[in-house]
Amino acid sequence: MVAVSCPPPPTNNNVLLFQSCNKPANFYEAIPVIGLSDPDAASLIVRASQDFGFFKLVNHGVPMELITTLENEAVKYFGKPQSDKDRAGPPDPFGYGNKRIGWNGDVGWIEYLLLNLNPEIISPNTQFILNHYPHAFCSAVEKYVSEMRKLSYEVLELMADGLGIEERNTFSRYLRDEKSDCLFRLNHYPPCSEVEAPLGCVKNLMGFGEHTDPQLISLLRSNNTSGLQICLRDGTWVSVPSDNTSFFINIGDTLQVMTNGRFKSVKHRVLADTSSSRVSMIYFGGPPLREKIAPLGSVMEEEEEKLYKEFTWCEYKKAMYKSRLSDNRLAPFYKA
Ligand code: GA4
Repeated sequence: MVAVSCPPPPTNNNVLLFQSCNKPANFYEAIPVIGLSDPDAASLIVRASQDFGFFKLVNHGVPMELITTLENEAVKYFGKPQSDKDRAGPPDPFGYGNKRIGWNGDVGWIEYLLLNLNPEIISPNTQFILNHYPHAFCSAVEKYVSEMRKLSYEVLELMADGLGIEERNTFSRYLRDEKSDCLFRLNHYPPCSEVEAPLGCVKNLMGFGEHTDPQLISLLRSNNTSGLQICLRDGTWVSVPSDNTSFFINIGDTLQVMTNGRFKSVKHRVLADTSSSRVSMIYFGGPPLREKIAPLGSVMEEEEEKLYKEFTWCEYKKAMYKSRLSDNRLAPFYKA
């Protein structure tokens, strides 16, 4: 297992109020595990997206070598001196970030690199990274992202099949669009054992607070350090056993709207580990900025009422950057 030993440098803990959670949850063994070429993959994916908004994808066909190359590059990057890393920050909202998440006061025991993949958006920090970071790093990101794009199309097309929709590209077309608003995130959660306890609490320090992902889907891969938790439909938080050979798929808010609430956008969070560092990489698949988002007729039954108002992804993003991590970002878009 690859581990990064150096935690981010101390910052002013008086300013950063860290969250912690009271009770560590047990590992949950009932997370749906689906093979991409299983004969019943389409219906299993639909079932998991309805019941959990989350599942583990195995036999995905992404070469392990490509994944570990990127993980090694990420580990090298996060091990650099702080002043080097800071050159790609603070987030614009892309680039290097340390402890601060978003712009509205959320913090976590995390450092990260967020990269913009949307050709319509200009991010000076992303440009800086692509122009100045080692070729090995940029090429590893590029190859990995290209695999993630393909994988996201396959998963979204299986979803359409499983829902019995004739047009297989009903969902994937949003990501296949050259102006799709996708992004890529590398996270490093340093071990928190030696942290001088903020608020007197080291245990269960929050790495990334609870939230749902705004996009259609997110494809997450992490090293073998646990920490990810999901919220079940009954409100219980459970820990996801780590598996560095698989992908975890999250349903995002946009797919919840498009399926008129059939698919659930899963609430999740990450707790920092006391002894080992967690490195994760997440591809977020979002629609083009001008795309209208609304429940899709092809997914709904006859006479079914739409639960959400129509909005553009751009409008949603504007509202999202004004929100706190744990806010219910879909609330303003429910139909009265
Ligand atoms: C959550 C999912 C993705 O990590 C992310 C996050 C984004 C950020 O880190 O800039 C946000 C968060 C995420 C939703 C609400 C806003 C924006 C931090 C935050 C408080 C990159 C995304 O797309 O939305």
